[in-house]
Amino acid sequence: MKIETQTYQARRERLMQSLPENSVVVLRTGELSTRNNDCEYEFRPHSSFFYLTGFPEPSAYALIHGQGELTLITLPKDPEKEQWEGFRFGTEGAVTRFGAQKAAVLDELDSEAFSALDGTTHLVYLFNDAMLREKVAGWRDALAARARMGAVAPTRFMDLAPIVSEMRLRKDPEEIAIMETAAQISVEAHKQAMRSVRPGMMEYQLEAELNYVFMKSGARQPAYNNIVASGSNACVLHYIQNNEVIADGDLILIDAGAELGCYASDITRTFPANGRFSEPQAALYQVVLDAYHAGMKELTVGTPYEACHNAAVRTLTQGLVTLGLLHGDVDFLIESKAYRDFYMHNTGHWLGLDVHDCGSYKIAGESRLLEEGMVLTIEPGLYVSKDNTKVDAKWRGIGIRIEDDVLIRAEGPYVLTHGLPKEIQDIEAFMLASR
Ligand SMILES: [Mn+2]
Repeated sequence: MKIETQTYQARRERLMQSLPENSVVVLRTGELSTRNNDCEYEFRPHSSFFYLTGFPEPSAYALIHGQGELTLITLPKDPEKEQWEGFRFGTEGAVTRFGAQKAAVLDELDSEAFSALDGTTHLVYLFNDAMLREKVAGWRDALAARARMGAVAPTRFMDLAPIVSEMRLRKDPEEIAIMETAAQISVEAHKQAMRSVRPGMMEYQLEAELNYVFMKSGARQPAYNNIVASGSNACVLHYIQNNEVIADGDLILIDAGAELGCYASDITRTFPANGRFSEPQAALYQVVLDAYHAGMKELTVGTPYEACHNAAVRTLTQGLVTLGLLHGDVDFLIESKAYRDFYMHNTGHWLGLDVHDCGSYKIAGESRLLEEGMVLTIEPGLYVSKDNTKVDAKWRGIGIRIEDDVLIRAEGPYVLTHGLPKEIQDIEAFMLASR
């Protein structure tokens, strides 16, 4: 499953059509980064660079100009380096395999940039990339200094982020197919974790089951650091230490998703270590589940993005009042944000090449309307701090989140992460069957 070269070309053409006349886009993918002496982290391309080129190697630059022509700047072929570090496509591969109209090696970056930018009006790049900002400013200054030799420097800098974000926000069929495969790999990984959990295991031993299924299924790595949080660790929203013993009677919250072809999936499930929810665990879990269903109803074309969150917050707050964790009028508790002691995050985010994918959530101050082809997560939760003495002791230290990945379609929301138990009786039956 692979995105075709023509698709990348079509994206570059669409990008140039949406920019002013006489623009050049400059992108870079980033460098290998050191973990410790002589050891590097595995390279992962920059998402927008990858979206527009499909080129996987580090240290590369892209110049996009004209109607979408690509000049790809790559590391050179180097038999000695490749002996140690592995294959490089080089300039020939950049043209034949990635559809670049032109390719050059990294040493030629400045001269390629000068010739692309000379006479260009708009220089378009990602403003949040400090290194690129320095580079493009240097190129502009160098061109301006050559004015008497006839060079014409760009006069406008333009941020690429909002433009490429809008493109990436609406997924094409090839992207959706990859994302559903990534989602289904993650479903299998979560099922494997539910099957294999036993009290007494270390959290990271359960994490090993996730990574095993990811890799065995063709996803080389997770889309983000796996969260395997037992007991009150689940109340730490981005708990990645995963180094404590799973106790009998704990709930376990796993937030983990495979990355496939650079596309993320993102699933959270919360289940009992011993296979049976306690009464307070089940009561709180049901509130989160009700919030999930209430939010899901709002994931339709033309509905404001924030409607899902608002529906989830209302259901959660109502549930907290019913169970006696909050007291008072539901409207007031929502307005005064009293629910935030138990629910301090949003009910989702865009999903794509980045797990927290790009794309604005508001347009001119108003929550944007959902459109076909958008992919987002829905992830209500409740977290009762173990130190919260304002609630009955039986609730303390319980953390719950339920998260799925959803494609917005005209005929209604489509759950890409379908097939993973989330109703209480379904989880208990699934876990019992594996014991
Ligand atoms: Mn998420």
